[in-house]
Amino acid sequence: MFSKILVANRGEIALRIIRAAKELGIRTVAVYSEPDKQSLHTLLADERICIGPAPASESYLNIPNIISAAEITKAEAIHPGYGFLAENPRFAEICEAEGLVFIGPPASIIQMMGDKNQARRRMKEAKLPVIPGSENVIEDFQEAKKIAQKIGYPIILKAASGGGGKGMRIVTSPRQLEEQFSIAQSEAQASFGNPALYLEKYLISAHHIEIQIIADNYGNVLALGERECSIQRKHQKLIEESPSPFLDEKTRKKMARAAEEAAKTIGYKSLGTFEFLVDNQKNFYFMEANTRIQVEHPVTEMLYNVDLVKEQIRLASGEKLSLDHSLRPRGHSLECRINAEDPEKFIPSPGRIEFLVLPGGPGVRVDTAAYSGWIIPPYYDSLLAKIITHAPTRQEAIAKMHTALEMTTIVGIQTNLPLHLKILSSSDFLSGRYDIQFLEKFLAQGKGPRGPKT
Ligand code: MV4
Repeated sequence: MFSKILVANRGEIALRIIRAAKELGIRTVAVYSEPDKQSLHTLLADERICIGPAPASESYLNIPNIISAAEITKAEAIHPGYGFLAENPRFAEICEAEGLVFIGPPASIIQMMGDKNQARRRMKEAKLPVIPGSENVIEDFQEAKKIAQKIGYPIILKAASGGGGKGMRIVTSPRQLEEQFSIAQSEAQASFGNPALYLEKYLISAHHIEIQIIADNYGNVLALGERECSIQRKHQKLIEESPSPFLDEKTRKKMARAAEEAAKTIGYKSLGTFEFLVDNQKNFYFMEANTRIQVEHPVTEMLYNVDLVKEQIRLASGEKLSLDHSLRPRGHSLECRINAEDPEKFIPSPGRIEFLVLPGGPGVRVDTAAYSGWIIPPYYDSLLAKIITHAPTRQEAIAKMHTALEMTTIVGIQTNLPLHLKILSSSDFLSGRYDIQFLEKFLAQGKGPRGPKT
């Protein structure tokens, strides 16, 4: 096992990793940007090194400074968290070259999964069902037109280097295609430095469901159930839960086995998430794979009573997977992402937290780096806290979440707490009948935090 690791991240996930490391008896090094001097991850690690000014490009994305910090402090491994450098294959490669263990999959796997078209092709070869679409990247709109003709409209254009919903274009007719194709190409070039596109049939009223995978360096792979992630806005997830109220036991098992087999086929290592779209006939299709620990991992931890971050560190140090297929989920778990943002305009609301009361009690978990008096810097993402509940049934987990949200007080900045309470009271959410279109429709109907429009 490592004796010291560097945490190349900030906020709640940096704190989450520091906790896991401390519990394993590992010393921790925090890296921080100038405005994060008083952030909890900086204060609670065993050592800290400033890696640059506020802009992420000069600090949390500054590879030479982070590598130097690891070398100066004699850290043996780097945990990248999520975001920032977590899915940068070059960073993983540099770590490997410098003799530092990158806590995540090998650079080659990150690279492959980062090319969404290549990932789609490889997963199809590994027997995962994929959405009907192009076999390769598409050279021009004539070719796109031919493929679209064959599979039928609507179709969706996706950037090969994209992911997470960025740079996607829905096209409903051949007439639209020529125009949308060149727009999508320029967008992909501007956002990802690569204009390459692929296309898929566009699935309407689908569910976004992901399978958690955990794999060691010796070919042992285990799926830890699913997370239902359909409640999202502009591709930012807002509420996640497990089990999915939409899946039946048979489909759940099929998805888990399929993800495990695909992970084995490609020699996956470390934690990973396979994202699927599931249509209303419960056909599931691979969309993309995330090669990092995810924001919503606590939902799985509560259900399976495991510590995924500790497991991830153990696996990176070369330990064999200690979990097996006898592991069973228990009850129901729900996560609400509390963002520091204007609840109506969805723009960030940084500033000083004047007063903070967080919820607690049995089955309530809060992952946050916030404290009374902390000044939220305006430079990074707006995720402030994750409230996670766990109870024997879905209904009880929701009731617990409702109470937890009501007992949360955050003064000084705006948050999306009121929106969460509205969603949790809606009949569609309570009945478990929601898909990826739900939140957009819910907000359009004026059911946002301020109630019906008058
Ligand atoms: C799709 C899709 C429907 N059909 N692909 C969004 C995130 C990224 N991982 C892929 N995403 C989607 N891909 C096909 N072929 C629907 C989504 C999608 C979505 C689309 C519009 C509005 C909200 C959405 C939420 C989740 C997924």
